[in-house]
Amino acid sequence: MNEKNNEHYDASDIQVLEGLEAVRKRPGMYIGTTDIKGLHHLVWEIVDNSIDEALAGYCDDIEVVINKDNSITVKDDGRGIPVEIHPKTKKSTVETVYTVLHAGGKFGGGGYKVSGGLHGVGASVVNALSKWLEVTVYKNGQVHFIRFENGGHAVEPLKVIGECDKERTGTVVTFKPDPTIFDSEIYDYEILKVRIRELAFLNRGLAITLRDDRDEEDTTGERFFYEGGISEYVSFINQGKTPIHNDIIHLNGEEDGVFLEVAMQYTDGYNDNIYSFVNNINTHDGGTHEEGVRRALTRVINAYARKNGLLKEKDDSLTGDDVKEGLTMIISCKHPNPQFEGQTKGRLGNSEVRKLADSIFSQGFERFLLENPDDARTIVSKAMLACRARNAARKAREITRKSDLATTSFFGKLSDCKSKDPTVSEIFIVEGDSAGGSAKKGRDSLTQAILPLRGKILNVEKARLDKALSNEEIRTIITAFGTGIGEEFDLSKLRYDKIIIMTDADVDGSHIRVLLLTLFYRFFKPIVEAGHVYAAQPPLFRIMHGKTRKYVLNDEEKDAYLATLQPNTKYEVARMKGLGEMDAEELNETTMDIEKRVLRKITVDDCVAADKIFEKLMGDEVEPRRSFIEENARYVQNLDI
Ligand code: 1YM
Repeated sequence: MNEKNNEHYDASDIQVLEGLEAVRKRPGMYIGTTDIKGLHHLVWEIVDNSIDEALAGYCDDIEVVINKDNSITVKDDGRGIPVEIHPKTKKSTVETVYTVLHAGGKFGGGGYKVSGGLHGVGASVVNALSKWLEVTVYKNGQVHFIRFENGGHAVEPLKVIGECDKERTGTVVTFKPDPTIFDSEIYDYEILKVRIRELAFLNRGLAITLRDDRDEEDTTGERFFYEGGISEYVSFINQGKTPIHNDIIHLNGEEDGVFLEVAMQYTDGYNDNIYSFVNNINTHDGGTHEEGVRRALTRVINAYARKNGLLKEKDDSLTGDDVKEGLTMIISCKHPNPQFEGQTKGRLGNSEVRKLADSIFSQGFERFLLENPDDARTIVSKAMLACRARNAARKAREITRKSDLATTSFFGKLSDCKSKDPTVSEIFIVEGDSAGGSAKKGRDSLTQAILPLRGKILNVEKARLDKALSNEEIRTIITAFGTGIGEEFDLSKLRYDKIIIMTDADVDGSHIRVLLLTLFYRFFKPIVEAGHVYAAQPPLFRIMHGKTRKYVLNDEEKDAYLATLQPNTKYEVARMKGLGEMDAEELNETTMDIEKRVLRKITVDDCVAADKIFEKLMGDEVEPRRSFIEENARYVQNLDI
């Protein structure tokens, strides 16, 4: 204990110090962990107090600084923590807030706290876990100051250290985490930045600046300020995505002191990004606010679709999964008395919120749909498309499960490799029977399997994936891979290390490739992500001169090669007619031989590009289909550069 403190010592002090000592003995109970997460948690406890002041309407500017010594300064322009003597503790309220552990909201202003916990609750915990901590309060034209050392002992009572402008109010807190408690003392700029940006999105109109004084070049810091609040959060998340309607839907409401605000926008993607918050805390596991909104979203879209004849009587209703495809949504709830549930307390449990969220959301969303009929149709169509794709996928799963059993026809088509070791095996998916024949002759039968496609895969333009997948060729592919699809998908069962699409470098070839990539993207994405899918690159030209035979992939390579020949060399350039025209030897030499071939790894981006073309093909509109050849020609270029 600090001897200097003896002057203002009594029984209640002992209680206080015991309290702070308890925090130091079991920090995990108060801040979760003492790793890097706990270290950053201290910042949030202090920032929360500033955010509360902002929510109360008294503060609109917060500054967070990482100082050179890895201490942290948090500054706000709120009212300043009260400085007068607290009737219970007989100490200044500032000292009381920073030394008394309080579990309830009886303390201080009495009102409820809307951010992290109850007003000021975390302050004493941060103090207990700090080597030193200083508070400066600007209030009533005076500058008040107090310093604590060694886990929360006040060096001396709060005192006035100067004067300031009468108008100036605010609180500045600087603390240095105790290195004997935390695993690390180094603050991570990115961790602070991500959360500060999020807090700025969640609290519209509040400016939060982050500056790193350890970095000589960072003199101004980054300022996070969003007039549009969570709407801007949605556009931030949708950067780089393609929204299918312009306006971000933003709605809010209040009932019995509970506020709900939602911002949302659909993109043409397949994943959803739905994030929910209660009092600025991310509810990872959702809870009643999220359930209410999701339920209302599904119901309102179905009602709109039925009322406007988009869904017919015989059609099944759209499900929650259908209506969330491509959806980016932020749900922000402010609750005076939130009950957090679950292992990680990431779920809102207050049951009354479900109905309230449902009613606020459905009113606002219904109104949006009525006022924006074009967007409404776009959104409903997207959900209906998702619904069809999901049904198709389910049917396809049933079909492929059956075809696992009926393997006889499957092995008829596939010329499998001898090796059963997936790390050395490859499968070539080859366009056409004649190329398939050459490939079969030219392959290394130990490690290379050949699956010829007869082009039937092309006849699926008007049907969605269910037709495509009841197609025998595609079923064969699925069975050959061995991974299964959908819920049963298991990457570890993949029978080949490389899946090589071998198609001609022409429009038909790339049409097949587009369909294959789409299939892979929709049903075998992890295979693509793990880098198992390749496109073979058959040469476009053969150049003969003297006894030399040279194959090149494209015009540029051809020109470049010809430029290297001696002047007056006699040469002959032949355009390769396609895989089917090559004999086995030629095919092996140019496209299959591990030493000589050129493979291009297919990425998820390639698949997404293919998927876009596919969607156009599948759609009912004539114009996109007509422009397919044109689009596709461009795509061939893109793929083959
Ligand atoms: C950098 C950290 O703590 N700001 C802050 C804290 C308080 C107030 C204003 C405040 C609250 C109230 C009245 C009230 C706190 N006050 C208390 C307590 N920034 C930072 N800014 N006046 C000022 O809640 O009524 C705890 S925190 F309890 F003393 F009121």
